[in-house]
Amino acid sequence: MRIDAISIFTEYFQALDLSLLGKAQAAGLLNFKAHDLRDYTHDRHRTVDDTPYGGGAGMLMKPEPWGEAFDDILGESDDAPVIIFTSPAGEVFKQSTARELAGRKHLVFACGRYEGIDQRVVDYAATKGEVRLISIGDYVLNGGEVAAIAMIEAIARLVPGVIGNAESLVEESHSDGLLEYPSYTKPSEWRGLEVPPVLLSGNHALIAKWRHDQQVERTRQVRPDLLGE
Ligand code: 6GU
Repeated sequence: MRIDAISIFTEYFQALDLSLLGKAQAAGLLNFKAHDLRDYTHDRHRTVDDTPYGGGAGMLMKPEPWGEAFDDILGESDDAPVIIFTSPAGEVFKQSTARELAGRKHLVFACGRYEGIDQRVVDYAATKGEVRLISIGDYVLNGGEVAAIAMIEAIARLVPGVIGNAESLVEESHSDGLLEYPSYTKPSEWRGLEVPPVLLSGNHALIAKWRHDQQVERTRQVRPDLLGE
């Protein structure tokens, strides 16, 4: 899978060189590149922002550098990429979004800063690929980089081969619409706290039932919205 990110703070994306995603890149499963939007400017100050037409607070990202970045990055692409604009005004990113995007060959994350990007950049991108505006939740970040990193990690770990133990993907939170059950390891008693006896019973049917009950109870308590309640 190929993933590009366009940003004025490409250093953020060094986080993707760590751990499993770093290994996936080294193994050629994931081809990630961060592009500095300022490399597509031509003035001495490498300007990427300007004041909004119609007035209002703050600055907007101007269209020209984005147009050149897209022409450069999307031009090399063989099939239609998905162009993701990080935006608190977008659809909310879910595990189902990650699953869907993990099946695509080429993703391009356009990371906005300031008060946003000139709307024509989004309209232009739509002529080059499938555009999505995506938020990672109902709060505001200073820019899209941290959101893009969260999405890239959630997507890339679903690419076959990236996670060695594919079974660990099956029983994690959100894989079946429920939160994960609580887990325990040795020792069986620690600082007076005991592992639930059922987990030491060796009765696999009973353990499976206990875990499912825990999932439902936990989900009901902290995320009733997931149960449609
Ligand atoms: Cl994708 N971007 C920004 N700037 N803030 C956010 C977000 C994205 N998702 C939630 N808050």
